[in-house]
Amino acid sequence: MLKLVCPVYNEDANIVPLLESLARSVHTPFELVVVYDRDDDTTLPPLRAAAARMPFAIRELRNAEGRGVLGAVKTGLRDDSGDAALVIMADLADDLRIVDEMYALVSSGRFDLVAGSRYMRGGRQIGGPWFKGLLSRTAGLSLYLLTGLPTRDATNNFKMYARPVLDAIEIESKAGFEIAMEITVKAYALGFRITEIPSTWTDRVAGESRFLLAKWLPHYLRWYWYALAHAGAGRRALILKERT
Ligand SMILES: Nc1nc2c(ncn2[C@@H]2O[C@H](COP(=O)(O)OP(=O)(O)O)[C@@H](O)[C@H]2O)c(=O)[nH]1
Ligand SMILES: [Mg+2]
Repeated sequence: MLKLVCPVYNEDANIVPLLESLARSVHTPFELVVVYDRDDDTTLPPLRAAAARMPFAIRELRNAEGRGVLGAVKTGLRDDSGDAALVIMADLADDLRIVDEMYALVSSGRFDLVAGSRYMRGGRQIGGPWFKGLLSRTAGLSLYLLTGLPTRDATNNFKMYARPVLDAIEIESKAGFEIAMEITVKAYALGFRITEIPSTWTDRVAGESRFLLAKWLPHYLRWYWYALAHAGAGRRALILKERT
C-alpha cells in the first residue's frame, strides 16, 4: 500500500484543509503518516478531531531522529510500512491530484522513483522566495542536462519512492530538505529507474516557512557535486538495465 509521509510543525491552520484535499484528490488507497516533533505541536488537536471522518487511515509518529524536518522525513520513510512512499507537505504546497498517476507508474513496476516536476512543461512554481526558486531551477535543469538525471527537478521533495530505493540508500543528509536530492542522485547512480510528471508547487498562505536557505545551501551543493561525480555511473547502470 502507498504511504504518504507528512512532516508537520504547528500546521493547525493547514492540516484540516490538507486532509480534505487528500480525500478529494487521491483515489489510490493510502495511509497518511504525520510526523511531528513535539507533543504540544498545534497540528495535533485539529488532526485528531478530523481523523475519524476521513476515508483513509492516519497514523501519528513522533520524530525519532532529532528535531527538525530532516529527522521527521527520515522517521516517516524509515518506518517500513508501504510498498511506496511519497513525501507531502502540510502547507498545501503540493499538487495532490497527481498522486494516483505517480502510484500507477510505481506499482506498474516500470519506475522506482517518480518525481513531481516544477521545471518540465506543464509544471509550475507559484510564489516563494525568488532566489530560492532560481537556485532550485538552475540546479534541476543543469543536472538534467549535464548528468542525464531523468528529472529536471532534483530538489523537489514531492517524490514517490518504491520500497527497494529506500532500502538501498543510507541517508547521509544532515540539514533539511536536501534529503530528496540525496535520494534522487543516489538512486540514479545505483541504476534505479526514474521518471517525472508535471506538478505545481505553491507557497504557503497560512503559517511561516522554516526553510533555511543560507544554512542548507552547502548541504544541497554536496549532493549536486555527488551527482556530477556519479553521472557516468547513472548512465552506465541505465544502459545495462536496458540491455538485460
Ligand atoms: N516535524 C517537522 N516538520 C517541519 C519542520 N519544519 C517544517 N516542517 C514541515 O515541512 C513542511 C514544509 O515546510 P516549510 O517550512 O513550509 O518549507 P518550504 O515550503 O520549503 O518553505 C511543512 O509540512 C512543515 O510543517 C520541523 O522542524 N519539524
Ligand atoms: Mg512551504
